[in-house]
Amino acid sequence: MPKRHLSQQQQRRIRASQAQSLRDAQTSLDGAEPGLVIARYGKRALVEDNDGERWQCELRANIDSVVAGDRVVWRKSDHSGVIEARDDRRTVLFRPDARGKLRPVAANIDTMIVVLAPSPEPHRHLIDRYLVAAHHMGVDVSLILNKTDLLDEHSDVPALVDSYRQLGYATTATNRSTDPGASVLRPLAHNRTIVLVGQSGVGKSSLIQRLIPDLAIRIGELSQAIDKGRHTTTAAELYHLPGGGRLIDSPGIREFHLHHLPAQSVAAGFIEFQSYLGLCKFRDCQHDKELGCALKAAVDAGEISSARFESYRRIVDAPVQ
Ligand SMILES: Nc1nc2c(ncn2[C@@H]2O[C@H](COP(=O)(O)OP(=O)(O)OP(=O)(O)O)[C@@H](O)[C@H]2O)c(=O)[nH]1
Ligand SMILES: [Mg+2]
Ligand SMILES: [Zn+2]
Repeated sequence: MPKRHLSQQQQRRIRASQAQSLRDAQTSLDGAEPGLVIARYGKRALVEDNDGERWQCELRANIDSVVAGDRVVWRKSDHSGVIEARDDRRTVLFRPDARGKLRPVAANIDTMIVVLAPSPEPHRHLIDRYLVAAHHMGVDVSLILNKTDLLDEHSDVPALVDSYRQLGYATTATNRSTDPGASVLRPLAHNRTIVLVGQSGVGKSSLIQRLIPDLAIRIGELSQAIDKGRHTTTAAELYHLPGGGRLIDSPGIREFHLHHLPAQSVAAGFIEFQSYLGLCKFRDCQHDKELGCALKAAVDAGEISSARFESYRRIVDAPVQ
């Protein structure tokens, strides 16, 4: 009989299934059980068990971090619980904290939705950063223009959204008066885990509230004086949709750097750049001052928008904090 060679993939699968059976055995033996992290608050996390019950849990010291969407193994102790281990993440969204240190925000995401609104005024560079991050994470991404009731005929926000539609991103528009149930979001959420991201005050929490009216989610009033929403959502939190699927609400931000990504990865996240990358005269072209840069030629020819190219430059030129 010919000797059977297992492919690397087969070997990996066998190892994974052995690890899983080991985990299952341990779980049934010593009372630890699987759980889903709903939210992380400081040193504690809210964990949902398989029956949908929620438990405040401490973290074992050896666990580096858990965030909304993480799968964990935990154990009950009196009225609370202890998280023993965290499963590997399929995907994870990172972003910098106030000191510029990268922190995970949400895990095991399938789709990122970038929410924007006429007010607070959208910033293209922030949208582009989210799109690059989604590309790098390997998750689907789409844009939702919320609060369309606030649009007037002079607004350039619809054109901004349309420019992303032309690049191939799925875009939709909604507001609470004409679409009170946020039905635009429903098909996107079908049996998937979605994270809502975007500036503070664009209405991420309100969108979730519209989808799940039974919940009481804290919604912030937009401060008229400074035109910047108050940071009402302070920690990412996971919500189950009645028809299946999960939504993770995330706190709004004003800045989002991508210092952890090399310039090539940033360029790859600008989807319309892809057909030009590799065509520059110099193989190590930085797409800056070099002669024969295919990207810059495409900008000059109007094939790539100069706003997007500037956005790219701004990301890769950003000083590291
Ligand atoms: N005019 C109008 N206002 C809306 C709409 N949806 C939400 N808002 C208002 O927008 C403000 C901000 O809403 P939030 O849902 O708290 O915004 P957020 O994106 O969750 O903000 P952070 O949690 O700070 O990131 C609130 O005052 C909402 O009432 C809408 O469709 N139209
Ligand atoms: Mg919020
Ligand atoms: Zn170049």
